Amino acid sequence: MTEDRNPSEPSLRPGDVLLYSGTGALARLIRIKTWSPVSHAELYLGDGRTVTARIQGGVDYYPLALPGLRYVYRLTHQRWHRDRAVAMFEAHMRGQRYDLIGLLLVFYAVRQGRDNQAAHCSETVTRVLRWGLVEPFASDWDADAVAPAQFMQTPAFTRSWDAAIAAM
Ligand SMILES: [Ca+2]
Repeated sequence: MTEDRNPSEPSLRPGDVLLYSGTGALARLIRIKTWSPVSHAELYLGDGRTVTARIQGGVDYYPLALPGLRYVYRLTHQRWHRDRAVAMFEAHMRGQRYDLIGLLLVFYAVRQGRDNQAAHCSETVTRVLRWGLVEPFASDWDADAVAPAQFMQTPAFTRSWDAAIAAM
């Protein structure tokens, strides 16, 4: 369990989905196209680490980044099995390249079935959640077609932290 170092920072648990509001050109495009304030998703693993796909670095573990963090979403009922998820991630996904085209295609909300050895951020989060026996969406919804903002819209998750409220 992570202690709060600063009251404006979130207290995080493994399995929390971190949603970021980026300011770069690509982030703005994603936010506009998905009608949402968020452009990037990461999954918290505990011990200050996340798993996601970043443009710089691809699909991997990363140190927790607080700048740009907009919301934290926590599992409402389901239990996430981290060790199982991490083992499956290591075996099947870690090291893939960042799938920029895949993220742009998300906007068309088609089920692509893009088993293309590349992944975007919310695809990575969805796959690692599922390997930990959590179903965030309909089970036949392809992870490639998940946009970051969809974690705000599923009853599987409940908002546990909001940067705008924490700053007040
Ligand atoms: Ca993919």
